[in-house]
Amino acid sequence: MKIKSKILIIAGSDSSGGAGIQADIKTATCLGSFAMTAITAVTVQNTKGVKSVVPIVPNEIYNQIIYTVKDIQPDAVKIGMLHSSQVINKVILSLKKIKTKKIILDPVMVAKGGAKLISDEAIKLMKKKLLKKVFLITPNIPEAEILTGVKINSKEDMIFAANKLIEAGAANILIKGGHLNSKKVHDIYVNKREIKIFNSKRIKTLNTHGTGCTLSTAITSFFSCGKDLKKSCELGIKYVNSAILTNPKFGKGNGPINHLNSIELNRNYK
Ligand code: PXL
Repeated sequence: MKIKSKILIIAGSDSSGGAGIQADIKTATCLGSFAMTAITAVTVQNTKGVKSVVPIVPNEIYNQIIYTVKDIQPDAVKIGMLHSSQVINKVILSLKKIKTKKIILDPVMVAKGGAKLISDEAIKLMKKKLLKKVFLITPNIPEAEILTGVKINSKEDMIFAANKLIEAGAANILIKGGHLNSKKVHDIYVNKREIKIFNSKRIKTLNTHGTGCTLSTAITSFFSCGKDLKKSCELGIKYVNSAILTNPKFGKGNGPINHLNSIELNRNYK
């Protein structure tokens, strides 16, 4: 396969390889995009939980972005874990040097095991400043609740919360429905003009570590290659569902998903 696009990923490292920047690089690569990175934090974790988080200093995050894009301009940007307001401010500053408006924010807040990955002050700043600067935001239900103050128990609540995010300045929102107590999973795409509900079969498994990171990067990759945003969301959801269905059952806790589900090894390498 030829490389179809270049993307920049601003996110944290997950030593277990299932989430964070490791999931992002695997996803981008398996979907045909060249991945560049700026690492925001280094986490020590396995499928049972997070042991520690070491933040990278904000200026070094800024430098990773600036020095990289000065040489190779990305076609799109995906933003994941941003743990402090200093980091958010530096990322906002660095976005000014990036020519594309295709910026996708996964508002990472807690890891699967419950470890908090962002400060309360940073959440406020994300809502006040960063939300307006990105093209799509992909919160799950707990994240949408924190960002809007809306308690979400239904599809209608999800749409109500999405509209609150539009009022706060967001352009496009994909609220992920995995946390809702429903038979099917409903992911809802909302902007000022339309509402689209993507329905998926709920897959019963504990092995969903990294689904949020993977989805936002899959969307970024499809979008960077020229698909429209709604189609990119549809294809991203499809990729994550296949990755969950074929998960490799690694680890003793919440295991990773199968990023390779889109790949056939060329027969030269068999
Ligand atoms: O899935 C959210 C997430 C994002 N970024 C990093 C993580 C996790 C969850 O574990 O470790 C670095």
